[in-house]
Amino acid sequence: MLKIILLLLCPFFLFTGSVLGDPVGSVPTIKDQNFVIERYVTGIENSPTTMAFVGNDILVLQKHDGKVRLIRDGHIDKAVLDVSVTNIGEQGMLGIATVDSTVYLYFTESTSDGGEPIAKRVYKYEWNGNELVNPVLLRDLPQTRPYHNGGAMVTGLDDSVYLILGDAGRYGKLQNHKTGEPDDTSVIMRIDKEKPYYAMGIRNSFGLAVDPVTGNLWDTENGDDDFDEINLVMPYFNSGWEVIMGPATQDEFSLLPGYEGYVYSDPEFSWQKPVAPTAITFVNSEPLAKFQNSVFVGDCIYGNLYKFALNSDRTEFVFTNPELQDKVVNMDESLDDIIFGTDFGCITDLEVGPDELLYIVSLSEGTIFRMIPQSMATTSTTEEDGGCLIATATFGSELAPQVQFLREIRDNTVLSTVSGTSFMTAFNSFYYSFSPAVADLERQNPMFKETVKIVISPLLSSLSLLQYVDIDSESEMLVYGAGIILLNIGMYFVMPLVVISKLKKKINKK
Ligand SMILES: [Ca+2]
Ligand SMILES: [Ca+2]
Ligand SMILES: [Ca+2]
Ligand SMILES: [Ca+2]
Repeated sequence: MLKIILLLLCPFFLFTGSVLGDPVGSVPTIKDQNFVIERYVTGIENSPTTMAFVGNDILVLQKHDGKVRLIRDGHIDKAVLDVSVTNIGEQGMLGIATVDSTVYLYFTESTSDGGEPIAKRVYKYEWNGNELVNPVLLRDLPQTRPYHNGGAMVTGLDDSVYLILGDAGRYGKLQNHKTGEPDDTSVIMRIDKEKPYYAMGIRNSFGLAVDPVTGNLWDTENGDDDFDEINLVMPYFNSGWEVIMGPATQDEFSLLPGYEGYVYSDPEFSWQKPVAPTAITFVNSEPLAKFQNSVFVGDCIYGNLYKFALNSDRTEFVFTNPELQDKVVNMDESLDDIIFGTDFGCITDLEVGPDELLYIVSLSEGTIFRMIPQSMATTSTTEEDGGCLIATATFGSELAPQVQFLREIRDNTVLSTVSGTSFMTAFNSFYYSFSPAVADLERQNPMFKETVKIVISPLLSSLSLLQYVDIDSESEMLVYGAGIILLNIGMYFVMPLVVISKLKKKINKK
């Protein structure tokens, strides 16, 4: 009898398959089979730009509303700071760096969110474990424009904090013109020291990194119509803008007036066709040991994560592809050799966490991804209590019979077959996108909890059908699994629709 019900429901299942598919968007892929990408936190609002760790917590900046959002235990928490920012174009909440519990922030300050800009400002705050307090204004940089405000910050091995700034539409000596006084544009500056600038001649940038082995500074730079760059930035570096972008030709180099004391050098890598490179990071941790001589770079246009191999003294990249020996991926050349991952959306930050894993912020996805070893991904779906967060909150305890029942179904019936396991893996990524929020709300609101209890009771009854059938083959698991899903679609979506349409008919007849 049950099989007949399941078969009757099957065409409906096929019909709704496309509607139900992939509710949280696609998960990025990487080329290394030993690692997988997980959606660590989703639903970050107002365009997340950069992030930093303070202890085990993440502080992530929301570009448009000037908020600093706390991410704790993998969940979105409250805003721990809310300032007013102008947010047109490349303005907003842009840069963060930490030295222990001191947090440095860079943003385009305004009198109200979305209002007229006052200045580009750097503040120092203290993190008290709960909020950002005791602001001190460190830098007041007047040249605010919708574009080329830079924003990446990084902390050096000596705890110096570096900030990179774009040209903000200025054309002076810092942009390699013969005239025009220095005005804090197109430079890398140290927050804790007055001038000299660390570097100059930079068009615009969203990426700074410090090599944990050498202490050397590296940046990414955005070209105009061509030649985005990655640079090794030694002290007194002149990147060449706005005479040179990408490797210099003889003619360009002869036209460079230069800036006293600063030395031009070519980028270590250039994309002739723009990709808008953003974050750059080195990884120096046990789980990522195989990448200890690599540099990761994200982009904003294609959603790519790139990986470059360092030479032995970590001052250049090495390439196996002859086309890249010139340190340029030219217009007609393939990105394949440097692409490590795809489909990240607009990457805005890369960071290695206290858990020694790589975190990837995507502005367009409102998501922080995490790259985890494959072994960790397998254990997290079977050993952790996947599938029981809502039930635990509803019935008060993990030991409640309803929760135990769900866990038994999952482990003994569903996970005992391959298709069941892959179903749970897919289900978990969907489930964890909303279940922590539902569980939190249940704990705060008893009325909501009672409502959830009533709503999921039919689900539990339908699952209990699985107890009365013997599932010992893959095909049976698929049939019963599909049946249970359909039964629930019927109960939660079709029944209310039928009731509503009948009510409508009744009303229309009157
Ligand atoms: Ca960062
Ligand atoms: Ca605000
Ligand atoms: Ca350059
Ligand atoms: Ca080339």
